[in-house]
Amino acid sequence: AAHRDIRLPADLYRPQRENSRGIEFGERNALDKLTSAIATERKATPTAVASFTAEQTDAAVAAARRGFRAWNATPAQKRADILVKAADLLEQRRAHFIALLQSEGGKTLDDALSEVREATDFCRYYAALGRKLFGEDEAMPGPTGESNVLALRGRGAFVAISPWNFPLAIFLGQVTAALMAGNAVVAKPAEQTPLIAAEAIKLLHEAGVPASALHLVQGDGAIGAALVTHPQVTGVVFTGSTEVARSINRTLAAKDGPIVPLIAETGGINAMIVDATALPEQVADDVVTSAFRSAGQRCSALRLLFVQDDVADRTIEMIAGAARELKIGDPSDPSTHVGPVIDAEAKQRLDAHIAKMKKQARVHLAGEAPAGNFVAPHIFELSDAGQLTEEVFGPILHVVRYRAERLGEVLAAIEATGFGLTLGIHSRIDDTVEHVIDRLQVGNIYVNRNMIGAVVGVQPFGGSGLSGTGPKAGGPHYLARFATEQTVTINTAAAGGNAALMAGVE
Ligand code: UN1
Repeated sequence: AAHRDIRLPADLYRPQRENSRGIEFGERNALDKLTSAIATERKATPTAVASFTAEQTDAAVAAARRGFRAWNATPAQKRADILVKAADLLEQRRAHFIALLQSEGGKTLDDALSEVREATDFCRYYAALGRKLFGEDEAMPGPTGESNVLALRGRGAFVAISPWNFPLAIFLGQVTAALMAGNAVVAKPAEQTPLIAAEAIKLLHEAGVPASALHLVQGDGAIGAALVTHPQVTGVVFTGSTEVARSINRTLAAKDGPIVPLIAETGGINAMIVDATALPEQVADDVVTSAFRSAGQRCSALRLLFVQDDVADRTIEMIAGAARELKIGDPSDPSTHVGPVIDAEAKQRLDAHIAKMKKQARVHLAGEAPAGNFVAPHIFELSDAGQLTEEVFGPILHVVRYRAERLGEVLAAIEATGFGLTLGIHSRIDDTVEHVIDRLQVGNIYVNRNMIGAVVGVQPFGGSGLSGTGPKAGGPHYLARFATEQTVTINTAAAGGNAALMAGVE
């Protein structure tokens, strides 16, 4: 098929993360220097943040509503300049943010470094895209004697509710998109990661976002619910569980006042299909990365691996072997591969799932984790994919064997999950790959590689069905959803027509 190239010009945007594989071999030297800077920053970690009251939450929305007009009237090029400045500041302070991502988010060096890059990419990409979309109004072709112009503008006060698993990148991605579109923002980060959010907001203010246009509200789900209920809110962007997205939708639907759009990016029961033509070493490497990197705490992570039966024993053995080599422990140790899960509650949930699976499934890998909120990588073989009924947000992989002539059943099982976020396929048969791509409604499909770490502006990220509303974060259609559209039609021909008003448009 022909492909339309919608890349932004390289002088406007080029991702810092040219690939998704974390630290490059050649970067190791530079990282030694970075590691000592991170250690210094770790000692300076700021102290805890208090939760907001209902009054403070209300006041934040009201203030955003008041701040909206001036920010929306700020030229788009200026707004974009501020986001670029924010990206520069992020780069300058990456040791500080990496230290916070490790101490508060439990991130390994690899993950923390990738995340700072991703956050920087979001700032630069939305700035570049915003210059195009919001910088100039669009002249629409029309009959002579009238002029038609389409403009994108901010919606008002936008609420951004973000998850703990990407406390910097997703947090800043949502906020900068909403700001670039001309909205004032009330940001509600996950209660597990308040410090990173506070530091990120401080950075945006320093970069030049006026205090009146950007407000931080800290607290748990009840605070998030209060925000969404507020009558002055005109848009909501949310990343988190499908269940919470549904409840936001219900709240918005029941509310009087303006109709409020929800942009939601939720979970997945993400699958990978490995057939007999796949390269085993590559499969092992990609499966371990996809299922266990970030302790499996990515919505993109691999949960359900379908392996063709002819190669299943050998493939599973290689994956388990590679997973056994992973070092679990202190995320601030640069040699650690798998850090802790986010908190004791998460560990409890995962331990309960592991206990259940040990009764129902064949165990291929069940490692020991150190004391604390650690969960060792596990591999369970199911006799039926339907045994996995929910997204399990941790380093637990479920494997199912299939016979080549039954690929149709595999695709049906993937479809039956109702999710549609990421999918991996390892095969050297083009027809198989094409068939899978055509057949499944999945947001991000990865062929013969791992299935995490979507690069901003290159691999727009997000799914459909139970996985969210779209449009994709880091993609060309994202910003428009944060905006309202205004069409202005002016009679330029008749006496009394406003030809002068339209100078420069026709
Ligand atoms: C999430 O985990 O909530 O591609 C989404 C990736 C990331 C996933 C972010 N962009 O791995």
